[in-house]
Amino acid sequence: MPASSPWWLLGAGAMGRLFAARLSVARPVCLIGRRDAPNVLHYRDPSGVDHALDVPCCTLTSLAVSDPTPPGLVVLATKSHDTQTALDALSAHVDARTPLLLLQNGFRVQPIVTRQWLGPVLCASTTEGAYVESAPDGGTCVVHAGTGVTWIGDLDHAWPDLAHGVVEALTAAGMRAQVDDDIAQRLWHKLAVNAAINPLVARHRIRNGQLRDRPFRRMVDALIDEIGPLIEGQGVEPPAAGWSALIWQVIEATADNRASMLQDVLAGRPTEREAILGPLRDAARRQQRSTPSLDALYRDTPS
Ligand code: KPL
Repeated sequence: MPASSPWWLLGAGAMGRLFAARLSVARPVCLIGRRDAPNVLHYRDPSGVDHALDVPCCTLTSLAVSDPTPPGLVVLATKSHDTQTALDALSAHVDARTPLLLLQNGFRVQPIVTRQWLGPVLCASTTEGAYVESAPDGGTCVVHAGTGVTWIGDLDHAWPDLAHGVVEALTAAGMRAQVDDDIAQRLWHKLAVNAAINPLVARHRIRNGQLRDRPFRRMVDALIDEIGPLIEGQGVEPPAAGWSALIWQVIEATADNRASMLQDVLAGRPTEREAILGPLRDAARRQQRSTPSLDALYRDTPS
């Protein structure tokens, strides 16, 4: 993958800005949002140092005018529920064979976009942690709260060289990245974690670690008892240590976090309820399983 071709980051939320900030040290990038912004991206690195990075920040329309160079890759960093709209808008501006990298949570848009897009579609699952904070000058800053790993692969196992190229590019930008030959399994495991944590903490407005306390601990365990068999019923291998160990270990490791869905609720934004709980509800219907805890969770989760 030539280092000179620009990558577009479509979606200027925390993940889009984080990837733009990191990648900008190694290659040309453009951060594409809903409105034009000054070409400076404020980034706080994991050691707390602030950087003002020279990154073009524009809209799809203004980019077409200011820089018609076709992108080598488009990273779709929108929330899951905004992805289709973003993709429709993108189609009007790029060749339909342009490679895409999907950063969305859940397992809703990945199979749909893979079927729909003519070019290669890679999926990512990341444990990088970031959030956007207001800056004293009235602007905003993306805070790289915790470094993690980004796994990359495609659902059809059709683009291994491209996946390796993207991993190399992320590594050159100082990010930890690996190719995953079974990205679907990785996404389902992450979905299990998000389904057991995010809706509960969003509804009760608590940090992840508070799930260890009563009465939440029991609720998490009841959800795990339903989620694990449902995902295995989709032909997905369970985690080596089991579902419960995986989920409780993430709760421990992220005890101080305000999960992304809680941040959405607090900011009055739509949540990723459909992306995270939708695939589990579909699986329950297909497998004709009764899932009372998941059903109640879905009803109680803000959309
Ligand atoms: O991925 C997360 C999220 O907030 O969406 C977890 C793992 C729950 C960490 O907060």
